[in-house]
Amino acid sequence: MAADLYQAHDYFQMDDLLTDEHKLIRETAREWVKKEMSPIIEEYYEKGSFPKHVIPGMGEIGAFGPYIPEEYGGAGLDQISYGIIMQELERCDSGLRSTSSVQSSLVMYPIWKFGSEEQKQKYLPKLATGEMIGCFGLTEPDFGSNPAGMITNFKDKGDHYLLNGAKMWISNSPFADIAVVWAKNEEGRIHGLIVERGMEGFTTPTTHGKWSLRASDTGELVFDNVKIPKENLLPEKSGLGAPLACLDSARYGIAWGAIGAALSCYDSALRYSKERIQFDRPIGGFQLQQKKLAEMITEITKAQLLTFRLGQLRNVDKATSAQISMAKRNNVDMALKIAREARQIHGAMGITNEFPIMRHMMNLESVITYEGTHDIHLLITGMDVTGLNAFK
Ligand code: TGC
Ligand code: FAD
Repeated sequence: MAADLYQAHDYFQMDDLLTDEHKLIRETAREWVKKEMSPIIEEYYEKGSFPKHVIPGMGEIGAFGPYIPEEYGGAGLDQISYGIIMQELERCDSGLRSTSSVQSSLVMYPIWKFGSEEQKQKYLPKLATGEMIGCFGLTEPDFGSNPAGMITNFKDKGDHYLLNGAKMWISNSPFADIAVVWAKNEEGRIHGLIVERGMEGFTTPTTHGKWSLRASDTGELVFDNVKIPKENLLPEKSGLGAPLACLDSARYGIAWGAIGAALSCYDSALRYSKERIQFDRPIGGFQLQQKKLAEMITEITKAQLLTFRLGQLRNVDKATSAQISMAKRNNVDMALKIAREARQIHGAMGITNEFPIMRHMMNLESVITYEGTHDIHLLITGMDVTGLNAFK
C-alpha cells in the first residue's frame, strides 16, 4: 500500500467542541493506526483475515470498552471518546472497528450491564486488554432482521443448562475465547449466556468467500448439547430488549465509525483531484469533480454534527434508540455513497489497492447490513414518527 497520507477534515470547527482529553485520545488512536495498521491492512484484506497480533495494541489505545469503569479494567471514558476511537479505527478499515465494537459494545457491555459481579471480575479486565476476545451470537440462519424468532434454546438440567442451536455471521467467532449467546429458555424467554471455547459440543466454523469485511474473521457458533454452568447465565436482564440494548451501543459506535471511512475516501479523492492532470489541468478544477467533492464534505459535515449531538445525548443517557438508528442509517449510507463517488474521481486507479477506496466501499456493504439493515433502521424511524409498527 502507498504511504498513509491521511489528513482529517473539520469544515465546521468541530474541534472547538472537543476537550483536551478527547484530542489526546484521538491523536493516540490516529498515530497507532498510522504506525501499526496502515502498513499491513491491504495484506490482511487480501489474505482475508484479521491481524490478531495487533490485539494487545488495541487494548493499549483503549479500543476495548473505553467507557467501561476503571474498576473493571476499562478506561472510564465518555461516549464521545468511544466515538472518536471508532472513527479513527474505521478510517483505516471497518473490520478493525468491528473487532473493537464487538468487544466493547456486544461483549463487555452486556457483561457490565447484565452480568453478575463474579462475571464482571472474571471477564472484563481480560477483555479490556485483549488477553481475551469475545463475540456476540444473535443472528441465526433463519432469523436475521427478526431475531425474536430465534430457535437456539437451553434447557434447565438441574446443575447446568443444555444449549442447542446455531448462530451465523458472527464477527470474530473463529478465534474468540468466549461468546455472549442469546437463546430461549423452556418458556421461550430470551437470555444471554457466556459460552467458553473448549466447552464440549461447541464449534466455530469459519465463513469463507466474503468479498466484504475481509480483514475481519466471520464464522458460525454451533451448539450441540453444550453443558453451560449455571453461573454463566447473565442474571440481570432477559427478553429481546437485552441484546437490542447492546445493539444501541454498537450502532452508536458505527455512526461515528462510518464518518471515518467517509473521511478517508474524501481525503484521498481531494488529494488526487489536485494532483491528477487531464486536459492540461488538475481534474479538481473541473466543475463536475468540484460538485462531487463539495457534496461529499457537506454530507460529512452534516453527519459530524448529528453524531456529535448524539454523543452529547448518550453522555447524559438521553439518546433514544430511534435517534441512534437514524444516525447509523444516515452515516453508513452517506459513507457508501462517498466511497462510490471517490472511486470515480480516482478513475482506474480507484479500483486498485494503491488507494483505500474500493476496500472501504466493499466493507460498507456489510456495515449497511449488519447491526440492523438500512431498511430496518428506516422502519424504526418510521415507527417512531408515526407511532405505527410496520414489523407486526
Ligand atoms: P420489539 O417488540 O419492538 O421489542 C422487543 C423488546 O425490546 C425492546 N426494544 C429495545 N430495547 C433496547 N434497545 C432497543 N433498540 C430496543 N428496541 C426494542 C422493546 O421495548 C421490547 O421490550 P419489552 O420489555 O416490551 O419486551 O421487537 P421486534 O421483534 O418487533 O423487533 C424490532 C426490530 C426489528 C427493530 C429488532 O428486532 C431489530 O433491531 N432487528 C435488527 C436485528 C439486528 O440488528 N441484528 C444485529 C445482530 S448483531 C450484529 O449485526 C453485529 S455486527 C458486529 C460487527 O462486526 O460490528
Ligand atoms: P434478512 O433479515 O434476511 O434481510 C434480507 C433483506 O430483507 C434485507 O434487505 C432487509 O432489509 C429486508 N427485510 C427484512 N425484514 C424486512 C421488513 N420487515 N421490511 C422490509 N424489508 C425487510 N450478527 C450477529 O449476531 N453477530 C455478529 O457478530 C454479526 N456480524 C456480522 C458480520 C458480517 C460481515 C455480516 C455481513 C453480518 C453480521 N451479522 C452478525 C449478521 C447481521 O446482523 C445480519 O446479516 C443482519 O441483521 C440482517 O440479517 P440477514 O442477513 O439475515 O438479512
